[in-house]
Amino acid sequence: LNEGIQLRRKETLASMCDERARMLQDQFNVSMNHVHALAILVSTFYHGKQPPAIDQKTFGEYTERTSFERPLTSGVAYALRVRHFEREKFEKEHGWTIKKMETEDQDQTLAQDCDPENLDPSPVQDEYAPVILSQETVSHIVSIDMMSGKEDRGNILRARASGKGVLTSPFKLLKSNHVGVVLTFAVYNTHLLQDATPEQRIKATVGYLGASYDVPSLVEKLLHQLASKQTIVVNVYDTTNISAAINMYGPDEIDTGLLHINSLDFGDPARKHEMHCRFKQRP
Ligand code: WA2
Repeated sequence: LNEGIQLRRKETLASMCDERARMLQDQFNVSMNHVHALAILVSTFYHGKQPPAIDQKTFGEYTERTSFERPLTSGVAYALRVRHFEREKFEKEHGWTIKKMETEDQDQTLAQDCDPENLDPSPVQDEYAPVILSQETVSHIVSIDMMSGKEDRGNILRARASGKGVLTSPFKLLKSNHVGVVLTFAVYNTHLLQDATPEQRIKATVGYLGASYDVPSLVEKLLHQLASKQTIVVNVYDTTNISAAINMYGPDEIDTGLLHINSLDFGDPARKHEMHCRFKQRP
């Protein structure tokens, strides 16, 4: 192959990949900012008023009507921090018990169907994070203790100690056949200074605002808007553990020669992501 043509091909692949990586990263960043703003909304209207000035009906309507502000997310929800000594009072007030998250390796043939009504009560813990407010699209997580899921728990602990938005590794979301990630912001009961210590932050934590990202279907929707699917193959990886990258989007990679890699910044410095692009066909 002519050297000039080969160079052109390489540049074409690079510019297509750059554009897609930038779009994905920008949309992720936009939705992250809106999830952050929702955490402040809950802080103001749920914790800032006695009694709370926001209930499920209002939260459900507001989050549904503003979902266009959070591209790539499949839903948002708010989990309240409940200590064990408050559990009984909390459950009585809400009229339901705090449920344990059913994990993948549990027997699905029991046909629990993820209906919270059929889930087991959470076993005794120091504290819980039951979901009390949700966008209609994720109403199946209401009453589930988010600290009883490994990935969600990790996010909660990291979010509240840091005051930053944090992301999970990719995992199979509840009631979804796809791998996704969860973004979490802690909600505090006081205005903390920028330089507040992790201990001060943990102490001031009252709840957790989270969003789930159904990566395969939402990235598909995003890339579909660009007419190029015949030309290039796109993969998105979590490369936090470089020796065990996790495929979040796209088919198993086939070596068709040229490969272009863009790093993606999803706003959590503890997680690394990459986009890989290849031409579908060899020249
Ligand atoms: N949201 C939706 N589907 C899920 C999920 C989740 N977490 N975890 C597993 N499947 C309320 O960080 C607090 C949302 C967790 C927030």
